[in-house]
Amino acid sequence: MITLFHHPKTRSTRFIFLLEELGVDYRIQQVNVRKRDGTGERDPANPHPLGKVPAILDAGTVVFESSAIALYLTDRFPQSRLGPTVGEPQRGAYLSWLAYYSGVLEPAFVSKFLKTEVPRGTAGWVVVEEALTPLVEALGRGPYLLGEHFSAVDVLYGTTFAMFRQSPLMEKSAVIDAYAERTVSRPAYQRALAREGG
Ligand SMILES: N[C@@H](CCC(=O)N[C@@H](CS)C(=O)NCC(=O)O)C(=O)O
Repeated sequence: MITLFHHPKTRSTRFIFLLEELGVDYRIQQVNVRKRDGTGERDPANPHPLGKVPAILDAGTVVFESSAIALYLTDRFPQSRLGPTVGEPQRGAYLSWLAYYSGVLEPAFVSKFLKTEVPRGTAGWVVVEEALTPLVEALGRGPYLLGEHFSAVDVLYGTTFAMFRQSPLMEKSAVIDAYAERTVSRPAYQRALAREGG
């Protein structure tokens, strides 16, 4: 059984969503985390090396970092069809969007939030507006990032857009709005909210 180390209303909530989509047995272990307001602290029960959430434990194997957890879970439960497996045509796109999420999109949002300039050509990521362009293009081709089928990348991107689309971090986009709505209206997302304990 998978154990998810979770704290309500954080990045770990979307892994309850993914586990619900996968339809596998899992348990949630709620842990304490450090908060921006100075409250909270690292929880010794959390195996994440920085004390962050999410992290998972699967029969002695610890996995941390959202993109790695998404890939691990969809490889571990391929019958769910929530992530193309090695040799499938969409595998390359799947890996690319997973890496892009942590390596490009999140840093772009955080840079904008912190009002930090993104140095042209050297940062490894770009400003939010540029980071969104290929995503909007991909979403213009299909309801989901990989086309017709919902996958674990949509769990990451769809929930992030649902959170930020009303904020000054993002310009309004009808394509992204509709995609965010499609993602969070899934029954598994509603079940996740009911289980997350926030
Ligand atoms: N890059 C990590 C980020 C995880 C992260 O920063 N989680 C926040 C909650 S949303 C956290 O655990 N914060 C507590 C801390 O930084 O100590 C991932 O995507 O999994």
